[in-house]
Amino acid sequence: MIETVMTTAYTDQKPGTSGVRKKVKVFQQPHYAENFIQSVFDVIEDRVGATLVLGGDGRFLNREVIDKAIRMAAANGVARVIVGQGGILSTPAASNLIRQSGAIGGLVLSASHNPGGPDEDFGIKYNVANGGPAPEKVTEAIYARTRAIDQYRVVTSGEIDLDRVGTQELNGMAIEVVDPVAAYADLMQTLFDFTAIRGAELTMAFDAMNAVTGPYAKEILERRLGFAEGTVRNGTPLEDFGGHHPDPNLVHARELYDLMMSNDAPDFGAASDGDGDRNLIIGRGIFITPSDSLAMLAANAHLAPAYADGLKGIARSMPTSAAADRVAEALGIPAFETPTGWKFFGNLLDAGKVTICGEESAGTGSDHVREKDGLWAVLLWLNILAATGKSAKQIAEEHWAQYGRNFYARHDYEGVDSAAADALMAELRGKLSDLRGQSFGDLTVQSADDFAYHDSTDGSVSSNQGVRILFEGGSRVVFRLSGTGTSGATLRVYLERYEPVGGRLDADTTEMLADIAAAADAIAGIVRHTGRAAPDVVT
Ligand code: VG1
Ligand code: CO
Repeated sequence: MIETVMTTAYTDQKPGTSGVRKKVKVFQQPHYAENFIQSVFDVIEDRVGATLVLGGDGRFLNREVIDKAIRMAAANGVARVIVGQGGILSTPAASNLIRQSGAIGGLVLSASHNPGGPDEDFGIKYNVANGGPAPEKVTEAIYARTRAIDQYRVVTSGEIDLDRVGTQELNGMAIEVVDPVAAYADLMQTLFDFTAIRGAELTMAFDAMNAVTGPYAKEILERRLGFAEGTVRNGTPLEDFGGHHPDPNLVHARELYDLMMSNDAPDFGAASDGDGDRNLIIGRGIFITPSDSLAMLAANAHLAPAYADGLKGIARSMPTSAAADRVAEALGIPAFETPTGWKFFGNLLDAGKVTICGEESAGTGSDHVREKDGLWAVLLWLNILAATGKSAKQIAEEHWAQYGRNFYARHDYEGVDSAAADALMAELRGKLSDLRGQSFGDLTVQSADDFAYHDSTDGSVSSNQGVRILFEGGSRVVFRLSGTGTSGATLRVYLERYEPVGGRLDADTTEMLADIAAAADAIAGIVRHTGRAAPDVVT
């Protein structure tokens, strides 16, 4: 039975960098999730008779909202939903299913690397038919709809068994409950040389952080690639991620880092985030920054079967270091610079202009799906290690010797008072035109602007995407506010210094960036505005 439920619009359902993310308590307000989901359906013009993919990272509220979304899909004329068993799908697996099934799109329930549980975070993101996050014009239409919505439709009768693989029916709509892992694992097997990886007999530690990649990593690494049982750590997805932040960085994946720096280190270490789209790469005795990882993967991708014919181009988000640009230049292929967030890569991938994309925030991926893909990056690294017989450390050091090194760090100031953060950014924007030629210590500003992106494929323009200050000699600092947080503001300060071939390539990162960090504070007044003497997280 289809019921029409009257509702009142919420004003705060604006999708951020990656969907709507809020505290669970916010999502538990009456009709909150339903309003957003109906708003999505209202902007999908061809939903009647269409296929929709549904899944999430398994965090608290996942099952409940999946059940609601299925009932609402049935009431809105959708012909078929494909849903991961138990409501589980990693973000890249959802992207893959959307593409393979010819779906009109999908709902991915996740707050990614944010913590989960009754007092933590939840999120909903809409992906379009290419498998990627909805572009800005679609998220703006959804947001406009959320502010006007006054009713939603839902099928209230009938049972849904999310745990039973196979097809069920609800009010005339087919519900296909699928193994969340199989299609994704098969896809990985078509991209990489599993025989070579298996034959290399490498050892590794993979930290799934009690999040969605556990079952994927066990199937792919331990079963299909023959890594020892126990290679996958924290491999059971938990609703609250065991109380941790499923954020694969040096703070939250500290145990893995310590292991990889110890005498007991296996050949290779990696971790993924809550929804499986991020990756952390740590070789024995060496942490590889995500920006460097992107560059090194691009430089060596031809060693994996899927990329044997070379890359069409490389795209990176603006705050990501320019290391990948140097690889593109050497390969004679184009390099693109986009705003933060995977949604900006979709058009370039669809147009066949790029093959590999990456972000400094531990996101790397290729044209095999339209999301960043944590396990994909791990497998490409493994394929490269197997094909070359080199260690990750060797790959990195040889890379720097050939291209020079972009020393890089991101400083996050979390939970800053929103007004103070806005004031900092406004003041900074206000003085951009005066900065050129000014000196801060030994650093002289060459140019300063607020990044605006002109999408060469559809002509759209995205403004105010972050303030970047370039110093003479190629060093840089970027300031922007996070669009994924759920309380207060997070100020991100991205520091980069290029050291050319023959320079101090093995120097300490903190030391190499000290001048730029000092200049960043002098320029933006970080301490003055935020009252913070030091960042909360350095990655
Ligand atoms: C952050 C990262 C960005 C990433 C986004 C979603 O956004 O900086 O690079 O695409 O998270 O990743 P922000 O606006 O907080 O800086 V995920 O793994 O959270 O879906
Ligand atoms: Co994520």
